[in-house]
Amino acid sequence: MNKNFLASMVAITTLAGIAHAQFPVYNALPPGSFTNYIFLGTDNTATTGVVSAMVMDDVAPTTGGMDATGFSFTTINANTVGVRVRANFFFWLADSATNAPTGIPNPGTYLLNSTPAPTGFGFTLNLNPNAANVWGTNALPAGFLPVPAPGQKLWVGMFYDAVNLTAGAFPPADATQMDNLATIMFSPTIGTSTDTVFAPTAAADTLFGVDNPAGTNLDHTALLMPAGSSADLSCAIRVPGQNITGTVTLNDTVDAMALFRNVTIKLMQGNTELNSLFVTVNPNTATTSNFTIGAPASLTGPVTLVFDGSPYLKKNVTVNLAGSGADAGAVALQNGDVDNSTEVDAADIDQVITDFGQMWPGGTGMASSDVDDSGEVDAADIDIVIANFGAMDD
Ligand SMILES: [Ca+2]
Ligand SMILES: [Ca+2]
Ligand SMILES: [Ca+2]
Ligand SMILES: [Ca+2]
Repeated sequence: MNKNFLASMVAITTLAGIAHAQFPVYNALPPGSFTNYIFLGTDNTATTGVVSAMVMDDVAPTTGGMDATGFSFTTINANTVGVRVRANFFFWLADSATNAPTGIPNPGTYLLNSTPAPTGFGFTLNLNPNAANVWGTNALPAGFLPVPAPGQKLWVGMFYDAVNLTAGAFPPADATQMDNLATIMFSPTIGTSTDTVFAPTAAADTLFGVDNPAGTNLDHTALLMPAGSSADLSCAIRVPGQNITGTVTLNDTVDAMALFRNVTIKLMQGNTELNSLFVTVNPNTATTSNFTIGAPASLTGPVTLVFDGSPYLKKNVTVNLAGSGADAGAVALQNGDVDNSTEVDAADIDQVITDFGQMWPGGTGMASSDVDDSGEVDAADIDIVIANFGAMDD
């Protein structure tokens, strides 16, 4: 058997080292806390040594067609002692003839199962006792993990092993300790995954380069996860990025704002949301904020930035990307849509009248009735609605 995949191939750093120019096309990492995790369990049918079972998850990145440069994953060592293990990752295209119950094709073609020789990668790690960690690298070699073309899903397979490991900070995990290694389950915030994971029938150390592995789909219930959760392996995939910068200005808004105003910026390629950003414009600063939103460096041509907030109308700005970033310029948001209905109309005037005299912060009714954010709902707010009357969302 070819065991090249067991070599530790990639220098690994913690997440703090992630460079800004990396763009996530999939992110299912917990923001800090998490609830769900699964033990992979020692696979007694493995013949090469101490090897865990493999768990695979369906992963739909937001875009693709380029090599990944970054990958992150999680480990949990529930042992009371530190252990040394490899965390291994194999990848399959979701192109099996059989579908998961959620409709996603099961693991089919082993990714890179052609030329050059099939690959996967392993990270040799020293896991502290009773510790959960997020690990990541932004230095994947070219061709290691080609993200499939946009719309094509893949399956990410993870397992642990301690085959032929020499001791490092900790001794290699034995079979009993391997039973106490887990990984976090967390639903993606970028990209999507359905409520299923795939448990292959064969031992993980036999699946290297194997197409169409047999196995079983498990949903959150089968994994004993609470209602409302989804069976998703916590990991992230990043590609080289570029930045789109600009400024957003809140029209007809006073400089010394009584309340925070929030603007959401979405980066859209056609109907696909590639990234989003939440900009909070602070009171006592100004009505203009700088923004920087990332995009894949491979993305060229027109993309749309969609700005929205309340009581501002939605505005679309088209930016032409050439791979090295772009300046969206100054983006001004039109005021007056108090009820966020997509149009400045009579209902907005009615709302301001209803809330007339309210003082913010601390008022009652709709805070956006204080259209200019002066701290009081007054005649100036009605004037702004009238001045913008008839305007609509882009
Ligand atoms: Ca899933
Ligand atoms: Ca709005
Ligand atoms: Ca309205
Ligand atoms: Ca006002």
